[in-house]
Amino acid sequence: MLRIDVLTLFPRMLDGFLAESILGKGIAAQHLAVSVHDLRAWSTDKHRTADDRPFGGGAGMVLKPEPVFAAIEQLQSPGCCRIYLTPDGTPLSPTLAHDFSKQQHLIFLSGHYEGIDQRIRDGVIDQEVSIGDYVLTNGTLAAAVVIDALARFIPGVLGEEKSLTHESFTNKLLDFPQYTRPAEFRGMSVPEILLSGNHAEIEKWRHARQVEKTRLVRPDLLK
Ligand code: 6GU
Repeated sequence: MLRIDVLTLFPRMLDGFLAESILGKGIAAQHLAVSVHDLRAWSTDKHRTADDRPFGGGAGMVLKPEPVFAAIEQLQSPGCCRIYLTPDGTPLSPTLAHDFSKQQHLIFLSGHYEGIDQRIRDGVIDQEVSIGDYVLTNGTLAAAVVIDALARFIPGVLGEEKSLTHESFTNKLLDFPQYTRPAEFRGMSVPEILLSGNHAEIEKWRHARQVEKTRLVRPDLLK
C-alpha cells in the first residue's frame, strides 16, 4: 500500500479533501494511507515558530530548516520520495502522477509565504513539483492536487478500469461531450447518434468531437 505523509502549516485544509469522494473511499479501502502532520509539532521554541524573516531582506517569511529537517528525518524511510510543492518545480503531468503512484512512500512538503530555506531543498528534498503557472498562498492545496492525480492511478481506487483510458490527456486529446437522461431537456436534445446504438459510429463521432474541442481550446496538444 502507498503511504503518504504531508507536512504543512495548515493541516486542517486537507480534512474535507481526504474524507470525501473517491479519494476518501480509496483511503477507507486501504488502497493508500495519508497522514497529515502540522510542521509546528517539530518546532522547538515556545512560540512554535516554523518560519522567520529572509536574510538579505525582502517581504514575507521563510520556512526555517530545523523543524523541516527534524520532521522529514523522523518520517522518511529508505527509498522514499520527498517532494516539495513549489511554483518553480517540475510541472505536474500524467506521467509524473503515474510514477508517484508506483512508489511505496511519498513525503509532501508544503511551503509557505515567500518560500523555504534553500538548505531544505538541498538537504532533504528529492523532487520539486508545480501544479501550474500561477501562485498559491501555500502548497497545501497543491499537495492535495498531486495526491488526487496520483490516486487515480492506484489499482482499485477508480471503480471501473475503463474510466482511466478514456479520459483527457491519456491520448493527448480533450474529452468528448457526455449526455445522460432525459433525451430532451428544455428544448435541448441529445445528439441523435448517441441514441442510435451504433457503437462504431458513436466512437467516430466522439473522436471527431475530441479533435474539434482540442483544436479550439488546446491547439498546443495537437502539435
Ligand atoms: Cl506546488 N505551490 C504554490 N505555493 N503555488 C503554486 C504551486 C505550488 N503550483 C502552482 N502554484
